[in-house]
Amino acid sequence: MTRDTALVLTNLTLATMVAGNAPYGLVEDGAIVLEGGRILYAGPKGLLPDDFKGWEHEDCGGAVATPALIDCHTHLVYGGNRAKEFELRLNGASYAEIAKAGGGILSTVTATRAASEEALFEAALPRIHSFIDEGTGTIEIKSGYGLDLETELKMLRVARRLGLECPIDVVTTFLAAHAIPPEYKGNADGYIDWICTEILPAAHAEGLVDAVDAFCENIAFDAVQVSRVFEKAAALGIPVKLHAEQLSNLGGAALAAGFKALSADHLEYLDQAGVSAMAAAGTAAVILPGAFYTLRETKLPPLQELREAGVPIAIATDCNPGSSPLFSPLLAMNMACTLFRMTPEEALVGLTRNGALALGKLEDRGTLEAGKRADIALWDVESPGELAYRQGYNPLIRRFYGDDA
Ligand code: DI6
Ligand code: FE
Repeated sequence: MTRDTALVLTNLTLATMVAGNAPYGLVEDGAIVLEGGRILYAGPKGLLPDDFKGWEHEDCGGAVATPALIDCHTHLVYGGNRAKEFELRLNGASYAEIAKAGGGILSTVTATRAASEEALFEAALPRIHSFIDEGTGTIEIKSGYGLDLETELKMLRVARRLGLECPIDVVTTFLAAHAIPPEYKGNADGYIDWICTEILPAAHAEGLVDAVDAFCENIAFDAVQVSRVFEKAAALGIPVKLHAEQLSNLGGAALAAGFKALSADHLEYLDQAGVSAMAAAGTAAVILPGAFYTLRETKLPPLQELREAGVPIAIATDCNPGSSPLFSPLLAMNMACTLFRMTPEEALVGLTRNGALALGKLEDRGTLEAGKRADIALWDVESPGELAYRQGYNPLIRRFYGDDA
C-alpha cells in the first residue's frame, strides 16, 4: 500500500543507530514521523514538533524500531544448488571426487548458464523473501556465476528485476572476475581482457552495474589482474569493492584501498598493513561469518586491529550456494557475536549503519534520522541487543519500506 499522508508512530523504543554517546543511538519513549517514503522526525515523543501532533497516530505497543536491515554482500541469484556436494563431503568424498562429480563453483556456473532469465528470477524469489521477512530493506546482489557476456548480464538483469518487483532495494555488483571460466582455463589474463573490453562495458551500458567486485585469491585472480578490472571500473566511474584475504593474504585489501574501494570483504587473513591502508582510505571491512562457519575456517579476522584503526565494520550473509548458504541476516548477527566476539551492538551497526556505508548509501539510509528513507523494522523485543541473541527465531512485527507502509 502506498502512503502519501503522514503517519506518526508512537510507543516505541528507537534504536536510531546514530553514532554518538547512547549505545544503539537509543531513544526511550520515541516517535517516528513518516511521509512520502521519508522520515520527517525520529526522536523523543516529548520533543515531537507541534506540526505533527494532529496527524494520524499509530501506537506500536512498545516495539523496538531499528533501521531496516542492509545486507551489503550476497550472491543471491544463481542456478541449481550445491546440496549434493554438501552431502558428498560429509560422507567423506575428497575435493577431487567432488570436482569429478561436477561440484564446486563451476557447477553453479553450469547451472546458471543453463537457466533461463525467468527461471533464475523464480528461483531467487523465495530467497529474497527470506531477507524481506527478517526486516531487510536493502540487499546487494552480485553476478559472478556466468563468467561469460550473456550470463553475467542475465544475472544482473534478474537482480534489477528483483528490486523492481519486490519490496526491497537491490544494489547490483558486477563480479565477472569471480573464477576463471572453463573456456579460459590457463589463460586468466585473456579472461580479464574480455571482462575489461566487452563484458563490463556492456553491463555498464545497460545500467546494470552499481559497483564492481573481484575475487583476489590464489584460486582466482592476482593483484595485477584485479587492478586491471578496477582501472576499467574507475574509467567508467563505477565504485569498487573486493573479496580479499579470505583464504590467504595477497594484499588485496591494500590494493582495494588504493582504489578508494567502498569495502574489502572476508578479511580472515588481513594483516596490519591492510588494516592501516583501509583506515586511511575510508574503506569499510565487511565480515562474513556464514562463510567462516561453512568452511570451518579457524583463522579469525583481525577485529581488534580494525576497531583500533577506526575502520567501519559491516556484517553480511554472503548468501551463496557454496561457501555460505545463509539466508538469515539475524543469524549472521548472532554468528558474528559467537564466532568473532563482536558485541550485539556492533552486529546491529554492521547490518544497518555500516551496511549502508559499505554500499555508499549512508546519507540516504542506515539510521533513523530525519531526511532518510522510511525503511524501518519494528521488532517484538525488549532491547535491540536481543536481535543478535537468538538463533532461528524471527521477532519482526512489521517492516516499513519507503513509500510502501
Ligand atoms: N568467496 C566465497 O566464499 C564465494 N565466492 C567468493 O569469492 C564462494 C562462492 C561459491 O562457492 O559458489
Ligand atoms: Fe562473496
